[in-house]
Amino acid sequence: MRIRKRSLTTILLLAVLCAAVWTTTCAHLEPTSCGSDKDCKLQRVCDLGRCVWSSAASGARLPPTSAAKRTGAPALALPPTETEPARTMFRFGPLHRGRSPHLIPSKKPSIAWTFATGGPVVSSPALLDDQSIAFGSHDQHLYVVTRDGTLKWSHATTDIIFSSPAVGHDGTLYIGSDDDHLYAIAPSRRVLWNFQIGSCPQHVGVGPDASRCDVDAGPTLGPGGVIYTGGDGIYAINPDGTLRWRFATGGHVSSAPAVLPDGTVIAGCQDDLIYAVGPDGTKRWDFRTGGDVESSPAISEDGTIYVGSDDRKLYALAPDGTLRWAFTTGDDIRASAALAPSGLIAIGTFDAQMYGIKPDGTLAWTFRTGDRIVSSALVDAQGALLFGSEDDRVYALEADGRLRWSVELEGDVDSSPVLAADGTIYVGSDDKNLYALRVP
Ligand SMILES: [Ca+2]
Ligand SMILES: [Ca+2]
Ligand SMILES: [Ca+2]
Repeated sequence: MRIRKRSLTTILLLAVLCAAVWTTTCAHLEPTSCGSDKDCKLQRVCDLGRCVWSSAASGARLPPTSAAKRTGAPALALPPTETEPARTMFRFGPLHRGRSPHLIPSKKPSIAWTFATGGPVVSSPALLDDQSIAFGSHDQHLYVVTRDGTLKWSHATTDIIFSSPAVGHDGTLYIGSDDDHLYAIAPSRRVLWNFQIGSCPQHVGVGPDASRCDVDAGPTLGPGGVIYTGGDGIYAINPDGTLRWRFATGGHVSSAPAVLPDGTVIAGCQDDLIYAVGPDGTKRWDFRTGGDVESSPAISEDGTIYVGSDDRKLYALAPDGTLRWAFTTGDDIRASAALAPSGLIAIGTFDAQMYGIKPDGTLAWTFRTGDRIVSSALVDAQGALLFGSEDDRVYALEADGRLRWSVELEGDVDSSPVLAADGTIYVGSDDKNLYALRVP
């Protein structure tokens, strides 16, 4: 997913111009189409398929180190590298809509190649600027593989990886591990820092003491490049690897927090609660469900928060945390909802079905697979859906829920697939492989 190349001068000039007089001059510039925030330059966000300036985001406080670096710089000429949004992350943006600007192939793709690791690949891949693919494996490694399926480099952690890589504006890769650490790795492959989440007595292995501080959640990159993840609470970490704040919860936070343009964090927790935490790290509200919340929240254009729970329900909450509706499915929900531009909400559950749900909370359609669904669906530019199932298949559905095609792999597909600009699909499987699916 190559970011369109433009001259640095043009970007800087536009930034200065827009910051100074955008309300009068630049409001009509660049009606750039986008599928997620990472398609938009500078601090703009993707709203209804267009890159727009977010007043909240542009007012976001920069971390102390960034402020220090900028000492003496003209106030309006922020270096683009300090203000650009993240390039990619789990669900493709901090609002977690799961939208891709590309198109799922109309014809059934073939397996172009597989890259074998030493453990199941549950992590969802991240596409880098040079078209290489980053992902984690239960063999404890972060891998970066070329689009032809050859290894570029890998980095060893000391426990299994569920986390999906996030990529910052400067190319820094962030990934969590069950060794209770969040890692920041530069494109040069140098480890910039690692941050220990919590103070669990045992970092690696299984059991409550070893798993409470696992870094499985996201990470999610928010305004100002702040990194959000979970463990024994919700964590906000500055781009220099220092703690911004920690919010204590009553259980493990295993899914990626969603982050609003003003820095408000929405996260689910195994203490059955959905939390909203303000940019200062204090609680705004919580909402109690009837089970663990391991689904990652997704936030629509009107601010509705969609999140599933092990109580089998998909919840739609208003921005103030009040219930709009709850839709009951047949089993636990661990996947994150995909929010189509049409308003349709697509989410799979342990009852093996993908649900298409209307914004009013009524059912549009269901599609049955052969086993549990953990994978979160990607929704493409035309509303088609792409996801995996534990029946070992990757499915593509039309926007109305009819099957387009499916491809059989050799193990559960709990990883959430990603789609490159050329239509190649990358997804991991419990058979320990990363797959590239491409129409020949
Ligand atoms: Ca651990
Ligand atoms: Ca619980
Ligand atoms: Ca299976």
